[in-house]
Amino acid sequence: MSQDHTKPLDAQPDPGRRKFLNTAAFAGLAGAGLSVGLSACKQEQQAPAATGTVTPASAVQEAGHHEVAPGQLDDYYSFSSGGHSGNVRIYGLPSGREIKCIPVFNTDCLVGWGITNESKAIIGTKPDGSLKYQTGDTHHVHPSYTDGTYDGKYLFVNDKIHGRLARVRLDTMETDKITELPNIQGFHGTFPDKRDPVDASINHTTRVFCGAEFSIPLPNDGAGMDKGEEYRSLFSCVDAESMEVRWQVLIDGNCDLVASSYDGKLAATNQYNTEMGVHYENMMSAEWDACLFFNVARIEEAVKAGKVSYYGGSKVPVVDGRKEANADPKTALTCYVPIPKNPHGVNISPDGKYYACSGKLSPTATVIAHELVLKWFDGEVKEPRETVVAEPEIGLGPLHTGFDNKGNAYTTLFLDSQIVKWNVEAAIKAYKGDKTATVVLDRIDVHYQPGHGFTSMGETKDSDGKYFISDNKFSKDRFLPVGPLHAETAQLIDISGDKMKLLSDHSVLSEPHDSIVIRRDIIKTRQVYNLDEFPNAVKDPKESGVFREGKKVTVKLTSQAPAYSLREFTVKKGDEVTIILTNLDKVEDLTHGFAIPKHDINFLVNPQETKSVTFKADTPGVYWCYCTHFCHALHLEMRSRMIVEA
Ligand code: K7E
Ligand code: CUA
Ligand code: CA
Repeated sequence: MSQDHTKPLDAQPDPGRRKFLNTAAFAGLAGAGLSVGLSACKQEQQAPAATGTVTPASAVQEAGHHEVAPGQLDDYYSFSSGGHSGNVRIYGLPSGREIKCIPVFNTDCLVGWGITNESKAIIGTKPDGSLKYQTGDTHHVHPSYTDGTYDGKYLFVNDKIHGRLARVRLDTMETDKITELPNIQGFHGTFPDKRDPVDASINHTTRVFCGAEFSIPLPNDGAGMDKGEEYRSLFSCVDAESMEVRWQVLIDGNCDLVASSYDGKLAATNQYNTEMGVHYENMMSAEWDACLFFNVARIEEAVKAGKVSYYGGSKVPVVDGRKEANADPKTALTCYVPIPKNPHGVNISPDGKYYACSGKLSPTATVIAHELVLKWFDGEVKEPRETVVAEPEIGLGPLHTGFDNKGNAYTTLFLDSQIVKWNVEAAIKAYKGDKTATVVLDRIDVHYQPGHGFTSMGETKDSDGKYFISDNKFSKDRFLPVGPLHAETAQLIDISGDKMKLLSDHSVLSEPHDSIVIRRDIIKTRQVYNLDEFPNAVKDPKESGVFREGKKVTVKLTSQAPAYSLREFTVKKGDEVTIILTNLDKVEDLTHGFAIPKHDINFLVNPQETKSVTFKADTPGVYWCYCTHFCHALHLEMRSRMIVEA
């Protein structure tokens, strides 16, 4: 089918997007890879941005049915990673209203993240007190579990760039710990465990699994850089409470996404580069890659027994999970299940029975039975590939899979720009040869090129089959044009019926990867802090003042709308000044700010919260410190004068 690319798409008789993309995508796959398919897609979508809009019938059909009226609350929280923004966003669903942005690996002058001493200590500093890193790339957000469902305690999120795992407290929705993983690069997938593998009474998250995508020389100290075939990846386990790294596993190939089983026995990661290529054409050379399973109990026994190595000065014990060292299933720590062609994403079904691993460069999803992997470890299944119970053809560029509560799976098809709904049991029947089994039940176009997709409560045993979100990577023509950098689209799809229905387009800032959708009753937040939580709290305005120790000066003050406890304070040129500010207001939503002109200071104190900042006062003069956060009719008058004497 041909198209006139000089006309807006809605003027075309049939945009035929899917057909075109399929052809282009095949061409791309036959050639160098995804890039050809993608550039073709861009060409095809080149409607003049301001005038041309495509509104497929499916987009308007159900519009309005999901709206949340003024004064009404959403049914779900959606926590979404911010990609290379380094943050985590919170949306209400189904409205798609953005409610909060939680700074994690980024700096944020809205709240003072990366500016206050407390946040700097969490992010990590260099010996001179400046931040060790100012960048981050969050991909995967996963909350802690109790009894197979979310417990509302923590949210874990990765930083792909610098290999860090962060924890967000869900009561205050603020980052409280960050851990850097040793000897890895490209920390991509992460997933908390749901149960202890041995002690069944521990039915909540105590470990967080972390997959490293990029292989590197071990140790990465400048030696062996030309020996790409000897580069290796490590799979890491972090303690959910202490956030210390418990152990790591040396593996062949790479890690990509991560899943954990409901019984706590296995962790899984898909591998797209079993070739261990350092150039991308080599990463696509093999017909088979793998989904790698980790036997958590055996790994921890090996650690206890001291069968470990250490790399590059790290004190974290590393066990050997490479293929050759784990040939005997009865003692193996790892099991490599062959999966076609550069898979992306591994997701476990809410009943705990199956892992779905998407093909990416293969049009298939591979279904692996949890029970059969356990049997392989017991020596009862011969070949790892025998754990595969289905491999349906579902479409082009399958990436991530969400599940409903009726045994159906929903997979994002990046190249087809679709979500495909397929039935897991039917796929298993078809794999056994049943020609009457209907595997693919429905398809819906999304706009455009979905990455992650996920269902409401879909990564818990309480999956409710109500909504699917498609986080799309391209949004051309879906929103008002805003210059070269586009927002992304999160599309809300109703999956409660037989047919999927597109409900709405939500714009999301670049660039969400993964999100999770939590029922609102699970989340219990606090609106006011407790003064005692802060060891440096200024509990009474009478404690305010300027305290000098040589060149180091501490200024203690409090805020109560609309005034700070100090109208002015005096320091001297060359002083290292630490300001400690406690907000004594106890009322919900009564937050104050504190900014100091020319000193690069700006932060917030929430009700009953204490924060501190440290800076050099090196230029004599008067500096009006003022409240940045609208708090009172006299908010503008809420100021204090910093006098720096020569
Ligand atoms: Cu598919 Cu980082 Cu989860 Cu992005 S990854 S889409
Ligand atoms: Cu205090 Cu504005
Ligand atoms: Ca490969």
